Amino acid sequence: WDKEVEVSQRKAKKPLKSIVESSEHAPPARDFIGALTAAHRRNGVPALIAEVKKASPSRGVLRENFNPVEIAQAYEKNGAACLSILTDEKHFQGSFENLETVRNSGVQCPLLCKEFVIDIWQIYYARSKGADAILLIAAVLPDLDMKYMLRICKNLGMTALIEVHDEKELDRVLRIDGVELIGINNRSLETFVVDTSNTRMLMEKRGDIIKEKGILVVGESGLFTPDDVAYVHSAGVSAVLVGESLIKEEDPGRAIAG
Ligand code: IGP
Repeated sequence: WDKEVEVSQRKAKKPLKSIVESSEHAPPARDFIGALTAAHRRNGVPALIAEVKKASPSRGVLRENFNPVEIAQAYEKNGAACLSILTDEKHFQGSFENLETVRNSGVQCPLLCKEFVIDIWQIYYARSKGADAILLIAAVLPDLDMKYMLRICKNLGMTALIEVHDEKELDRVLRIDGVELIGINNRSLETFVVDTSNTRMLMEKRGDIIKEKGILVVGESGLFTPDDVAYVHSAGVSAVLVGESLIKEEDPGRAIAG
């Protein structure tokens, strides 16, 4: 418990115990899945998780005048059901500070912490900064870690968005008890190649089990046009995660309407 842990890439050292304690003092987590389900029902189109990200490893800097609070408020005003905030510094120029300032800015949408989680402290830290949900990537985490982290999320009242890219990862995740929300990433984290038919292909193969288990699916990455969204919707997703195509617009909020 008194092990010193590195807080993100910022080299600030804090004992795990104090991170856990601050997570316990955070206001309760908001209902991420509830917000997605309600928006999907209300609008008949996939609920939008709009992503606040400054840069990406495949595209470099996406937005020069990057103000996370302004962007988050514009997304919310224009109908995003939830927001995804990049906290990874190394590849996305994000920060936990961005997560915290958005949470304290009056934005009501549930927030997903977008971080490469490899250690449990990141989950507690995200909660302490106001995250309602966190990304767990199947390609990064062995099953045992995934199960353990899923339990920690539940105990904290948080939602875990479990990300898969291929059939093998999806099958692994479908064997884990308690999974409620799966993201199908259309982008390979290895090659960065994007193929929106990935969502359709995996839904065709495993849609039945997913439905039977009552799991909600998010179509992730490479969605640029209403046709792209309609395409993954017809594959059976209830929500979409969109970053680049919104963040690059001069007015990222109004881009939602288009
Ligand atoms: C958003 P896009 O192509 O709309 O910007 O994609 C989101 O899916 C993408 O940022 C993402 C991601 C991730 C980022 C999906 N999975 C894992 C970092 C880590």
